[in-house]
Amino acid sequence: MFGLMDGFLRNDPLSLQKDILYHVEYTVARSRFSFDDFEAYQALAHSVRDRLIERWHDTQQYFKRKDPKRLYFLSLEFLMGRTLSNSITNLGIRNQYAEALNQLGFELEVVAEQEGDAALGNGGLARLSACQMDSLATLDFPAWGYGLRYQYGLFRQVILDGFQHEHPDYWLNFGNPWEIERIHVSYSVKFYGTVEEEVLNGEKNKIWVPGEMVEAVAYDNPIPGYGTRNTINLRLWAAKPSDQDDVESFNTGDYINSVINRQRAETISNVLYPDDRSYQGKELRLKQQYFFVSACIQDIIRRFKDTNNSFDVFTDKVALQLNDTHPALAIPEVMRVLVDEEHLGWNQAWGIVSKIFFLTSHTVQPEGSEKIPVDLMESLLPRHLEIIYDINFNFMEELKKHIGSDYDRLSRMSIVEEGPVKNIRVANLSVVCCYSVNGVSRIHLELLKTRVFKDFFEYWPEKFQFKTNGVTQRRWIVVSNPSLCALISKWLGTDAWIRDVDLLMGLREHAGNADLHQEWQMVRRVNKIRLAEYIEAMSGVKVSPDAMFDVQVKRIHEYKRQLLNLLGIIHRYDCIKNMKESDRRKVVPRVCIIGGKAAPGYEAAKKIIKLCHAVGEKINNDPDIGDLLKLVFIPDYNVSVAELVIPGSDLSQHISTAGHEASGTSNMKFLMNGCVLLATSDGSTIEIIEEIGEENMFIFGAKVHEVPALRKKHAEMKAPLQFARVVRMVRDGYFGFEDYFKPLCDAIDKQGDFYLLGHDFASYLEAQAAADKAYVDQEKWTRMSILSTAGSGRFSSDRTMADYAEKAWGIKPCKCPL
Ligand code: 26M
Repeated sequence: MFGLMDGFLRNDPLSLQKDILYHVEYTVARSRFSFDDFEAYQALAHSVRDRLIERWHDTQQYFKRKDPKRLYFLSLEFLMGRTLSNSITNLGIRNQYAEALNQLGFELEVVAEQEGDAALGNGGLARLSACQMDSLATLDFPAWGYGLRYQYGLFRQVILDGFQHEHPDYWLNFGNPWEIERIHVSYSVKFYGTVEEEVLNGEKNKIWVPGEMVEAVAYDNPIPGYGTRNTINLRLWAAKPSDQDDVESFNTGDYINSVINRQRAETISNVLYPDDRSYQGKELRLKQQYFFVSACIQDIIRRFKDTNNSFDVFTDKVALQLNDTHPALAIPEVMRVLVDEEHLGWNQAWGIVSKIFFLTSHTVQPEGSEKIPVDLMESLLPRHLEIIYDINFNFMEELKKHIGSDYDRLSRMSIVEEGPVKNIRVANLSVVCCYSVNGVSRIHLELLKTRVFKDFFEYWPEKFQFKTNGVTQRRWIVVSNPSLCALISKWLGTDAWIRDVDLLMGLREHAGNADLHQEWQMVRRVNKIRLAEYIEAMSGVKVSPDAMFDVQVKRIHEYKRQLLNLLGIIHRYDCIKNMKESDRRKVVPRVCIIGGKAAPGYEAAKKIIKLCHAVGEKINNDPDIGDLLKLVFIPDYNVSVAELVIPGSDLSQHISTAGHEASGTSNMKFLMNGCVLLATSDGSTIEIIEEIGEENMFIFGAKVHEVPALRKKHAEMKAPLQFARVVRMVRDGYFGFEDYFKPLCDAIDKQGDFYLLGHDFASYLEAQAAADKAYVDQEKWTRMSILSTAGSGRFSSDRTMADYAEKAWGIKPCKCPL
C-alpha cells in the first residue's frame, strides 16, 4: 500500500535543512560545517531528487495498475535548461527550501545559479518538447518522453573578435543529479548484416542477422507536474558497448584494440547534431536515429506485453508521437518487430502501424525534408529497406487505383526518390504511415496543404490538422519572472492561472488601472536592471534601464532576418548622426539586443553575427551617440539566458519573411512577460494578432500570400533609397571587413533578395517609429504590455497538449491520488 501513501519525506523547512546537510555529508562527501555554493547546489539537488523519485514511483505504479492508453513522445531533442528551480516550484516547496537554505547561510537564487543547462537540442523544436513534457505532467496524462542522452549537448558559443567559435558542451562533467541510471533497463540494438529466410510453421519468415550490436541503457529523468502528485518520465538512451559484440577479435588475441573498438559504440549517442542541412545522409546521424527508435520500440513493446497478451489491443494502449521526421524509422521498426519477431501477418501489422503514429511537422523549408540514400540504408538497415519498399509498393498500388497513371504525381508522392542517387524520402514515409499529420500553427497547416504536402493533402484531406504551439507558463512566468507572477496573482485574486491559464484574461479589466500600471512598471524595471547588469558583465557595455530594450533572440537564420534588424539599426544610427542637436533630444533611447547561435556550417549566419559586432563596435564607441543607441550581442543564448532576457525586454522582434516561420514560440514567452511584439504576420504571430489585437502590437511587412508574387516582381524593382544607403554603408566598409560582408550585401542587391529585406524595409522602419512613439506615452505602453500578458493564455502548451490528447492521441488524464 505504500505506493499510494504520501512518501517518507517531509517538506517543512527543518526537515529540508536536515536533508540538505545529510546530502552534503554523505552524497557530496563534504563537511557539513563547510561547503560552498556549488556543493550546496549538489546537496539541494539530491534532496529534491529524493522527492521526485517518491512521486515518480507512485505515478508509475498507478499508471501500471490502471493501464490506460499511453502516449509515447519520441524526440531526438529536448532543451530542458535547468531543473532545480522548476522542480521545487512544481512540487510547491520553493519557499520551504528558500527558508531552509537561509538558515544554513545560503541564498536560493545564488545556489540555483550554480546549475548548468541541459542543452540536448537545437532551438524551437527542442524547447517545445520540454514545455510539452511539463504540460503533460501537469495535466496528469499517462505520457512518457523518450530522447537521447548526448554526452555533448548543443555547442557553447564563444565570441572572439566578433566571430563565433563553437566549443564542446561537455555537460556531464560535474555529474547530473537529475537522472537515475537504470543499468538493468538495457536493450541490444542491431546494425548492418544480412537478411535471411527461415521456415517457421510452414511459413517463410525473415530474420535479420546483424553485423554489429550496441547496447542502449536507460537514464530516467523525472518530470513533475505542477499542483499534482503526477511525475512522469523522460527516458534518455545512452549507447554502451555490447557484450555480444566482437567476441571474435578478443579470441584472436588483440586485446587492446578490441577494447578500443568496443568503446567506439559509445560514439553513437556522443554528440547532438547541430541543425544543419549538410549533415543529411551522414551514416552516424542515421545510426543515432535508428539506435534511438530501436531502444524505444523494444521498451514500449516490453511494457505492453507486461500487461497484455494479444496485439489486438495494441492500438487501444499505445500512441506514438513523432517530433518531426527525425524518429520516423520507428515506423518500419514497429513493422519489423510485429512481422519478423512477433509473427503477425503483414496486413495485421500494417493495420496497427497505420493507427498508432502521429507526426508533427516543424518546418516549411523544403530543404528541411530528410532524405536517406538507399545505399546507406541497404548497408546499415537492410531489413528496414525491404519493409519500406513493401510499404511503398502497397501505397503506390492503392494510389494508382485512385489517381490513375499520373506518373509525375506518383513519382512525387513515392517514398523512394529515383534518380542518379536513390533516396528514401522520410517525410513521405511519415505522411503515408501516420494517422495524422499536424502543423504547428494555422498558417503552417495552410502551407503544408498548399505547398509542402500538396499532393498528399489532396489525397488524404482528413489526415492534416494543426495544433498551434504553446509554451509553459510555469517556466516562462512562475520560475523566470517571480515578481510578475506575484503581481498577476495579486490582481487576479488567485494563483489558479498557473494551472488554468485562461484566467489571465481577467487582467484585461484592470488594463487601465493606475495602481496596476505603477506596480507593473516597477516589476518590469527591476527585471531590466538585472538584465542591464548581465549585459555589462558579458559585453562590457553599460546600458541605461531608462532606454527601450529592443530584443531579438533566436537561432540565427536568413529567414529570421536578423540582418533586417541590423540594417534598421544602422539606419537609426545614420539618422541620429545627421540630426540637429534639438532633434536629438526627441530621440527615444534604445538598447538593441541580439542573441543566438549560428549552425557551425552556416556561413551567412556567421557573417550576420560578425556584422552585429562590427556595427555595435562603431555605435557603442561613438561619442556623438551616447545613450541614444546601443547595440549588444548576448553570447551563448540558451534556456537560462532566455529566462533572464525575456522578462527584461520591452520590445521583442519576430520578423521572419512571411511564410517561413512554421510557428515561433519565443513570441509567446515574450507575450506572457508583458513585452510588446514587433512582428511580421507569420506563423503563430497571426493568431497572436487575433487574440490581442493589432493595435497592441507593431505589425509590418508583406503577408504570406503576397510573398511569391513579390519575389518575382522584386527582382526587377529598385530598392528604396534609404535601404540602398544602409546596404552601401556595409558594402563600402563603414564597419570594416568589407570583403567578409560582401556576400551578405550581394544576396540582397545582386541575387534577388530572396527574403525580401528591401521590400519590407520601409514598413519595418514605420513600425519601429510607431514603437518609439508608443514608448514615450508610458501609459499607453503599459496598457499594451498588460494586454499582452492578458492575451497570452491561448498560447500555453497546456492547451496544445489537451488538444492533441483529445483530437489525436485519444488519451485521458490518469491522476495519481494524493
Ligand atoms: C537536421 C539535420 C541534422 C541534425 C539536426 C537537424 C534538425 C534539428 C532540429 C533540423 C531541424 C530542427 O529543428 C527545427 C525547428 O526547431 N523548427 C522550429 O520548431 C518550432 C516548434 O514547432 C517552431 O516554432 C519554429 O517555427 C520552427 O522553426
